[in-house]
Amino acid sequence: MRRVYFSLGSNVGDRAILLRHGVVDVARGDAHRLSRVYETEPLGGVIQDDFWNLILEITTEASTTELLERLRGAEANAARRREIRWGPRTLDVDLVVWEGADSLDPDLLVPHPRYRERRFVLEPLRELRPDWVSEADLARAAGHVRVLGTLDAVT
Ligand code: PH2
Ligand code: MG
Ligand code: MG
Repeated sequence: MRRVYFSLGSNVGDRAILLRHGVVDVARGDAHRLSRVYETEPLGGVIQDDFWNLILEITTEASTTELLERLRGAEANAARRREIRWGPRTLDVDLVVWEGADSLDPDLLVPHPRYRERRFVLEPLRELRPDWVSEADLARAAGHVRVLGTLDAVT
């Protein structure tokens, strides 16, 4: 069993529902934990609406291939439910950290090469793994974030 950490983000459509579906699609039957949901400043230079981001931890026997299928399946399902045909993503799922297994495959770098620069990843990750993220890490990271609450409660 390994613990695997995904970053989920949405800035188009009903972000609460999209994130809830995304969690179900990625976790499947595996035991999991969730950070709270954060409203986050978009990073990357494109002018767009704020994201909602969270971190999903799953404890799983699934292979890398299966996890990638879940991730892509979750994004595909979200695209089918999108309200706008263009623009930013309804749901983005990124594999951030895979405990005990790094991947140097250029198509799947794990840990994610930029996650330590992004407050929208580090702040929720710290809730689940305070041993991995220090105050100094948070201070160095980019982008404003604000806690909204648990995924069950946000609307
Ligand atoms: N995802 C991006 C680019 N920028 N900014 C925030 N706040 N949250 C995201 O999930 C995000 C982003 C590309 O995947
Ligand atoms: Mg992303
Ligand atoms: Mg992505």
